[in-house]
Amino acid sequence: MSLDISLSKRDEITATVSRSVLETNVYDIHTHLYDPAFGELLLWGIDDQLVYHYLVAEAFRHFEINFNDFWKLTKENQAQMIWDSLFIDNSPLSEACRGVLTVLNRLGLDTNQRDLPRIRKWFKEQNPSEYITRCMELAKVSKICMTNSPFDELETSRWISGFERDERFTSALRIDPLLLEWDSIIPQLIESGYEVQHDLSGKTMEEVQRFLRDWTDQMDAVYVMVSLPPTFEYPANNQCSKLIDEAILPFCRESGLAFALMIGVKRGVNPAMKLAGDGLGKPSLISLENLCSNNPNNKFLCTLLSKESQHELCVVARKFRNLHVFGCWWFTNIPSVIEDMTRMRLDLIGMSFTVQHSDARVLDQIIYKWDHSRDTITKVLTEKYLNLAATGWKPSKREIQRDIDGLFGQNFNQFLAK
Ligand code: FIX
Ligand code: ZN
Repeated sequence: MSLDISLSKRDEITATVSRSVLETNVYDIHTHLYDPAFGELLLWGIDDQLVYHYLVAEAFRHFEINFNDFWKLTKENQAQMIWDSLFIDNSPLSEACRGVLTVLNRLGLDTNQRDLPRIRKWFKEQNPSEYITRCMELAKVSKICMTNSPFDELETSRWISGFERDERFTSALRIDPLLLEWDSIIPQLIESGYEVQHDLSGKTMEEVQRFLRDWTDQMDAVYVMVSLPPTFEYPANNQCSKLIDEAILPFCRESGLAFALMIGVKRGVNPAMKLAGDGLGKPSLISLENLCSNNPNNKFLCTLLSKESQHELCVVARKFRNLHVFGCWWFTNIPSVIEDMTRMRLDLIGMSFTVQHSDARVLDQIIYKWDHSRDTITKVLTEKYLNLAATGWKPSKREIQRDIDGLFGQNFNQFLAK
């Protein structure tokens, strides 16, 4: 392939792609971060980075402490144990460990000192509001989409009392309990004035739509989202499927909002590990095909947790233009898998997807998640544009920039605007 391109053209393409990937601002379309008005719900700093559930899961493999005893410790003590075990007693080679070090390094701290008290001191000196801007600038993230639950009282009280929105933060309406724990959320819906019934009879479906409308308005949500187990079936003779058909999808059609499905999570495989105890499974994508084909006037966003499902997802996306594929979710957000998935997506669905989201739970993580992803995306895109050049088709700088803008948020915006 490379024999057909002059060395100078090769260098030019390589430099253009890497500059463009490194410098283009992204819209981070799925995170667990909050508008600064939510105060302490927006996590940041070294201790929150160290107690991230990705690291907790890795550290428990070394610890002998009983799970409950670990949870009783203060955040600082948990962080210290994780630091000692994953960074000092072993080399921090895993993706999540390297992430912490990338963050520190990009913030200008000397990682080689291995000095946690000093790192803590540095974070204590930061001004939170300037720090948010600094992280977003370092990560080149221009917009962050939050995950907002109308079932989480910590959040709802703030939405209801009202606040001035930070324009950099958009909202996605997260509805897992509505579809997966209907019986347990009924009291909350009734108490909030919605006339719903356990057996979904009467005005229930209209009322669920009213609930979705009220919260979409309250949050100014840009899409509706749910995470689903690998056993998810659609259509099916169950509450979840009925709610999707008679409340969620009609509401999404009426409001023009996309419905995002994050499929494949097995919650609580080891419940004693809390957030770190979730696992994954391989779903059947027949349900996704059915959703897309039975509901052509709905828009669906989808990301899947199992590496093995990614090829099938691309093929489904080739059949349904009302489906937009996004991101490398959670266990797939590691360089080797991002590389495979990005290459496969480019091969099968061209430029019509969103290449990544961070899923950051701690603000600082946007720095490493995007740095690391940009490295891999540069590698794959460079290979692809060089392949293209070898055919005689010379991609211009403007075309490359257009494509990268698309992968980093424009394709998503266009899909939502359709
Ligand atoms: O369901 C989700 O949105 C997941 O991303 C989270 O539940 C998960 O805990 C996570 O943080 C993955 O990155
Ligand atoms: Zn998430």
